[in-house]
Amino acid sequence: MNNFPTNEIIQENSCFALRKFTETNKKKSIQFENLNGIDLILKAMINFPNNQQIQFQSFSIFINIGKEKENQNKIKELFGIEIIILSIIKFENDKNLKKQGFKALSNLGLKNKEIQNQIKTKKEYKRKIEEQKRKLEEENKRKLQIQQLKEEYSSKELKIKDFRKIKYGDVPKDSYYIYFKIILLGGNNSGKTQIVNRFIFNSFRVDSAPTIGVDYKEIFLEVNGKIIKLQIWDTTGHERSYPLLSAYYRGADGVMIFYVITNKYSFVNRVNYFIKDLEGQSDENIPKILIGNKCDLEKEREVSKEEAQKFADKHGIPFIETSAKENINIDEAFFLLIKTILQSPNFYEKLLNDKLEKILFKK
Ligand SMILES: Nc1nc2c(ncn2[C@@H]2O[C@H](COP(=O)(O)OP(=O)(O)O)[C@@H](O)[C@H]2O)c(=O)[nH]1
Ligand SMILES: [Mg+2]
Repeated sequence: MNNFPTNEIIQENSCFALRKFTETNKKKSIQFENLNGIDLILKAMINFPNNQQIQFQSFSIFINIGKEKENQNKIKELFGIEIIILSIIKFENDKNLKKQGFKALSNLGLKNKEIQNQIKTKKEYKRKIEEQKRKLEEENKRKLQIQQLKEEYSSKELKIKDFRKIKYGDVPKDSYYIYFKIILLGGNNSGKTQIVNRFIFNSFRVDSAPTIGVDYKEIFLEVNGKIIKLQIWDTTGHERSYPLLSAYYRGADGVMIFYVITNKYSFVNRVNYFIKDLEGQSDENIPKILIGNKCDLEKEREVSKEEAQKFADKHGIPFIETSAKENINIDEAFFLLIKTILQSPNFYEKLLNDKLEKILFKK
């Protein structure tokens, strides 16, 4: 035992033998002390904290040798008290061991109340450590889940040909899908409603009625073999309603900001307003794209492509020109937004955080 063998059985038997040895008489207990026994017992306890037998035998030894003042101090010095307390906590349900432990501690000069207090403090500390460990594990697990979702949804390079519209009835039964809440913002008459019409129904109206409040439409898409549901919130362009729109930003996964290429005001004034409003109203950076609509009206153009591109680059927003009338870049615009959402760092966190149950559901 002097070289401290790492064999558990040997330790167990040695502790048993030492216990018998110290039990027989006081003189032997002093001899034992001369063999540097206290140190070895503590080592055995530390090295085999899960061995109930070793702990038990060691307590008994401490009861026997702890009667000497000198030994008491030595055991205390070598952290014996702490080890005994930890062991009592570990084998809480073993009444006999607990009794032995208390007795050993009382031989070391501790009062019952003191022992109980120490047990309480240690338990609290242990609970806190375990709580921290659990939190860390949970966080790591979540990080891994986010990473997996990210890989699942954005690993493959997205191509427009992998993107198709599907009818509600064609969504396979029992399939899981995620939804994207997207908001269309922009000045009056910028063509938001007609873009949605073109995208979903492939139709276009010259006499489009102004949207009152907010229109809601939804469509299922297949992107990279995965089904997603686009929830499209088409807002009114009336300026006096703008302050109400921010209520729709909450929980939005993506935003399309519109202007008309033939209307400088819609670009300079309206686009800026919405970008600022989005920044001011929501703490997270909602993925957004800039859309210059009515690109069929080239002759009346007031906003050049270069100017808009420069502005978009400055704000780090993807940009595309469209025509709802001539069906130019309509699918591409929605595809661009989806791509932007799938590449945004916060999206996957959001998937897990606040919407997991809402978004991954069975039809
Ligand atoms: N020339 C042209 N007109 C468009 C286009 N998109 C929409 N419009 C017209 O612009 C007007 C306003 O369209 P609407 O979709 O109601 O705009 P909203 O107020 O932004 O929803 C309507 O008369 C549409 O027919 C387009 O791409 N080209
Ligand atoms: Mg409208």
